[in-house]
Amino acid sequence: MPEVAPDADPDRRVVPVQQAVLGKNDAMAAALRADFRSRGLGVVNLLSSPGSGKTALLVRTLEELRPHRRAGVIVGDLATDNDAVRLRATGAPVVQVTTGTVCHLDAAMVARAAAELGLDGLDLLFIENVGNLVCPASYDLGEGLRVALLSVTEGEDKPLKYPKAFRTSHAAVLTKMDLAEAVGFDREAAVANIRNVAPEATILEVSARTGLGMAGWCAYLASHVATRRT
Ligand SMILES: Nc1nc2c(ncn2[C@@H]2O[C@H](COP(=O)(O)OP(=O)(O)OP(=O)(O)O)[C@@H](O)[C@H]2O)c(=O)[nH]1
Ligand SMILES: [Mg+2]
Repeated sequence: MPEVAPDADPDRRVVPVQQAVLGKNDAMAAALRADFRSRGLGVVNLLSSPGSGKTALLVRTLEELRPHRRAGVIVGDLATDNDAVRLRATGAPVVQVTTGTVCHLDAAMVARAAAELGLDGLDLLFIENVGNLVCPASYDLGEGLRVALLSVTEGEDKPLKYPKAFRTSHAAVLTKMDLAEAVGFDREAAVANIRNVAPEATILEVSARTGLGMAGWCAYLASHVATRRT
């Protein structure tokens, strides 16, 4: 027996199911957010397309923050623990979530990973989402800061093509700025496209390779942590 009658309009069933899944996720994310707030923990959810530099930025960030702040990482990928290995080399505690076929992290995955990581004593928790500019945008993870990355190699129009990732983010970070000239990156166009979909977002420019912009990025993170302590 098929679950859906062959002549049924599939959209009439899919939409309520998606709404129910997202509603459940939102409820769990709200509980996580309350827990993170009660701990005074800054939680940062990093979203971007595959290979745009999330792990490289985090490795450099963890190295720069290390003397001042204790940070942990939850990292999501469909397969492998490659990113966890790179991140652990900084000395930070890291939990890798392998999602199999699922293209995003959800609040339940973060709750389990956070319990495994242990949050006591941390100032900051970074969540590196699965590389994907679509699905992660719909899943609240209880974060205090959502950050969308756009690398100079992927095209200035991506904020217009994938608006939700940028619209729901507090900050947009232009990555791999050391390659900007070589690839003919049009900075003004990229900034205008981000502004078009996310007028209020903070826009930062970094290179995890050269360290350009890392001081500003770390100051931005520090100011977020300060808001968690009030
Ligand atoms: N030149 C240059 N290369 C970079 C920079 N940041 C990252 N890369 C390179 O870009 C590639 C992808 O970087 P990752 O940090 O793995 O990207 P990611 O977003 O974590 O990728 P996924 O986790 O697979 O989605 C690697 O070869 C990095 O060395 C940068 O600032 N400058
Ligand atoms: Mg990565």
